Amino acid sequence: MSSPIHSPQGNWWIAGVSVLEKTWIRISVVWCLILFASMIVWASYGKQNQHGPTYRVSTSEYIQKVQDFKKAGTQTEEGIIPADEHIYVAAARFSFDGFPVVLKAGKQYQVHMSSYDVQHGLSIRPEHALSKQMSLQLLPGYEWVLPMKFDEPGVYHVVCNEFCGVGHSTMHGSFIVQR
Ligand SMILES: [Cu+2]
Repeated sequence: MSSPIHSPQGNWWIAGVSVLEKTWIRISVVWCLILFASMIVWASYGKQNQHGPTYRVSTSEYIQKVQDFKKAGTQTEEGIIPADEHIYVAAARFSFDGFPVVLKAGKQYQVHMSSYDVQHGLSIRPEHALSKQMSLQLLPGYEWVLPMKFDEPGVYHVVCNEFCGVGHSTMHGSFIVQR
């Protein structure tokens, strides 16, 4: 049986590039440069950048902080009502610690986050629009403090979006935001 693939004729590898192809190459190079420049502009002026301080912390220290947070807060059926504006949560294989947390809509909180073991994700998704998300990365050894304010009351689900092992898909937490 003969092959359906035929060798091209002549010296095709040194044939000139067509004008149309050259034009598209030029357009893509210019577009790449525009996008590259935009990254610098967005990093300096964009409001989407993650912010808030990060501190070095040992796992045992951070476990203690989350335990203290849980003890200081009020335990309700829905979750923990924090004693003050500081919230301590953590990810571990394969669950979140410190959740669910009951918050007041419109109030600013300082959310402390870390991981007890490996790199995890913390993706926050409102229940009425699960495809909308805010994705954060949690690293062991680092305590990241991010100011957060939930304007609308509702349930905000938290899932891990950094594959961390077999139980990854079972990791779940939630922010219960009330009026
Ligand atoms: Cu995970």
